[in-house]
Amino acid sequence: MLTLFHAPRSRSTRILWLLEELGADCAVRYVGIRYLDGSGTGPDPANRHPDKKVPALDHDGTIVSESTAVALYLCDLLPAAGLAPAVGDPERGAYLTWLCWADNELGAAVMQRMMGGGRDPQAAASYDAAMRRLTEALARGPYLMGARFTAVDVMIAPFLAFARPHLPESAAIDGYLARMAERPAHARAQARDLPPAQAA
Ligand SMILES: N[C@@H](CCC(=O)N[C@@H](CS)C(=O)NCC(=O)O)C(=O)O
Repeated sequence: MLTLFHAPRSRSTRILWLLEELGADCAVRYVGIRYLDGSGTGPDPANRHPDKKVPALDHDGTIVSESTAVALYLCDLLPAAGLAPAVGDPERGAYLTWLCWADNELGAAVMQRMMGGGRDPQAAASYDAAMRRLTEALARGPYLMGARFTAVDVMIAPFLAFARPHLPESAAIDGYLARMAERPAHARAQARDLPPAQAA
């Protein structure tokens, strides 16, 4: 049995979307967390994440935390959905690279800029490098790995949407985000991204 420990409007929202794309049968356990703006309640004793953060996945008692690990785990568990090149597929290396790049490079560089670190030359170089990689990939498109929609899109598009005001003007980024938001699984995940009392 799969259970996702989830809080709305957080890093685990992209895991909700991933579950929908995978067609996974997964219970969602809503837990309280303390948000960066000071709202919310946490730590929640019901949360099985070792640091009481989200996301955390419970698979028959095995706990997986860290968003990238959760995404890898789910895609490998449910390969029929085709969201991940398998081990041995020539695209597997690029897939792993993109997944790790998402938070380690893109997320770090953009968050540093959002927090006002843009004047530091090293931070500016990291931001420029991340934007270059992103725009080159989107110029090939339609997905970050080219013709194939993968978990990479699920992990990166929501961050781009969140950070959009801090990214360059770009019809390619806007078009990409619009295409991602049109996916039926994305809409289903948005509808689930509410505390149960507010869900329809
Ligand atoms: N590196 C972790 C970060 C998880 C994380 O910081 N999640 C936030 C929500 S976006 C959280 O649970 N914050 C609550 C807290 O820090 O107590 C991941 O990517 O899964």
